[in-house]
Amino acid sequence: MGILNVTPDSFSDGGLHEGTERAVAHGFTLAAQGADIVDVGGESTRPGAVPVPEEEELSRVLPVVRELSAGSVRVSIDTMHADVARAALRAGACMVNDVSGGLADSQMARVVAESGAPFVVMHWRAPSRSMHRHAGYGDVVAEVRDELCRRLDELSAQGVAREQLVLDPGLGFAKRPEHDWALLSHLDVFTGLGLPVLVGASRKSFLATVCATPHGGVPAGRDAATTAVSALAASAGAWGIRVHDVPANRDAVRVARAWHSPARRG
Ligand code: PMM
Repeated sequence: MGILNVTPDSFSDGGLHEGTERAVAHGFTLAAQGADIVDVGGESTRPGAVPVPEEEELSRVLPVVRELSAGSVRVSIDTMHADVARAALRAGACMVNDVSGGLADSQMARVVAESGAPFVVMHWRAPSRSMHRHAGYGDVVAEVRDELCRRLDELSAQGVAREQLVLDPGLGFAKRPEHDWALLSHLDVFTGLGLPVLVGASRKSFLATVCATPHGGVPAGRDAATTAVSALAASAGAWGIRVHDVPANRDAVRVARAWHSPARRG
């Protein structure tokens, strides 16, 4: 899954793809580089980010979703807002990626249930501006698993089919670096729930803890570490990885695949 943030303030690619034309061109590039899905977002979720009015989010993402979908790119819409998800699905998006897993907008479950589209349910505790205050865990793996399972039950009760669901441990969202590493090293707990698992580690600040300094101090300096996480996540059975740098991470996933199934080598 290639990341396409049409925002001025995302932590890594903020401001890079502003404006429909530039964003669409980058979306086609991500697809040509091998992204199976392009994830279009119009509201930054970086720590401390300020919410964007819905009309602004819509005006950023809708033309991009429309043009990429018309060009046969599989688009997911990265939003916490039900109205944005609905409009994006009508404009051709085929998947909804909600970092709040439906918690931020009570109408999201209904929109997703009615559409039948795949729905990424990420582990989330609070809006970005306050999430650091919620990064307290006894056993982070068990708590994230249990909170995600509760979310799945609630979504099922609201009519979302199990076949629509994709799980995401939500790296960096109300997590400190030690939490992110614990979740990655216990990915089997999440794949064991029997649903596809998406991992979003790309360029996130927890990777700086393993990067040679000063390298890891900036997001793009974490690309090599991201690639290593992608290979290990794929090897551990992740269904998808959400990344900025598609070519290197596509190769990392292919390495994991070849490692596990000799028929795919060469
Ligand atoms: N991370 C970000 C945004 N959306 N969606 C999912 N499913 N998982 C993530 O980890 C995730 C996400 C923040 O990163 P960005 O600013 O690079 O988009």
